[in-house]
Amino acid sequence: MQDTIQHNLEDLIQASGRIIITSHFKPDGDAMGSSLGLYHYLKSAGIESKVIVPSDYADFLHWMPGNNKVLIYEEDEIQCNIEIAHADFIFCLDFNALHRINVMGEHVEASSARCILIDHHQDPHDFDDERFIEIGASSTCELIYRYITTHLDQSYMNKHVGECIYTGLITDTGSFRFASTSSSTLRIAADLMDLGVVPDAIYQVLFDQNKLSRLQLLGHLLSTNLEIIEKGKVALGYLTIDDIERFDSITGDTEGFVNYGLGIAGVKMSALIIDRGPIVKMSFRSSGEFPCNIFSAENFSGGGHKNAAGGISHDGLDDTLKKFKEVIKNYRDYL
Ligand SMILES: [Mn+2]
Repeated sequence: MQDTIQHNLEDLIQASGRIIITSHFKPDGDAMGSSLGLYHYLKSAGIESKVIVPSDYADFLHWMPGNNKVLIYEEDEIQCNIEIAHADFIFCLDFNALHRINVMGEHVEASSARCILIDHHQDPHDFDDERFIEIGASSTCELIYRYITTHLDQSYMNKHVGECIYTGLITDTGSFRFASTSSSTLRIAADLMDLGVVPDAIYQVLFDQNKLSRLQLLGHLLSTNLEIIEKGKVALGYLTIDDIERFDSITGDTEGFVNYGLGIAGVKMSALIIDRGPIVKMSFRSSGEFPCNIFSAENFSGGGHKNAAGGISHDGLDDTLKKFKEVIKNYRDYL
């Protein structure tokens, strides 16, 4: 744990109206959950803040309380830049390098605000003024909960805060099944239930909201575009631009697809490679010792955690698939 937090609730009360909360490009459940969780906590304590995220995010997160107050940087750059320039505090959640928020990062860097980094990813860059970091923690939402209980005043927690934080806990842990789930994660989940969070209701609004076309895209991936290589230990799936268009895929539709490979008996590492036009985007998941983050950093300009990482390639889909099949051989010791 790296904890260099110096401010307290009184400082945040003084800064009310000049507090920005931001998270990474294409924010996921943990990014939106931690951002809106903190937003609702501050609101409950009488403190005004604004959530600004670099880009839009998946529809299945739009039910979250406070969703209609979120500013999307790409859609309102001028207004967002004014907010950032006048901020006293900028909370950077669920990312640890300014390039993860694209051009918005330049404005955050130029701002005189105190930058508070709360995150669980490896290799944090040094752009913050204060940090609350635990690499390998289940989620940023878990850290937001611990930041509030350690440094602020727990009594301002309420059901809205709980619902947002619970969302990050379950989306980042695959509903409490990944190795990053700790006893602390489960204790926090229990505390959130005591605040009024109803787990099956949250599960339903998050995961039982598929469009038929999304499940058909998944069906297509599993039936046609999935290969098992390396003696049954690696699942390699891909989606072409044509697949994405044919099934009307939109932001967030492919989230979680990579996990299906890991569900196959004997598979230790699963990869999903998606052609997104000029860039090929890759997701890696593993169980056990396979270091997805190292594999990705060494071959596909990416990073992340040991059991979950992302990467990119500019070589086109076919060559990227070929390269994957070649380089995976160098990691057989981990399989
Ligand atoms: Mn996260």
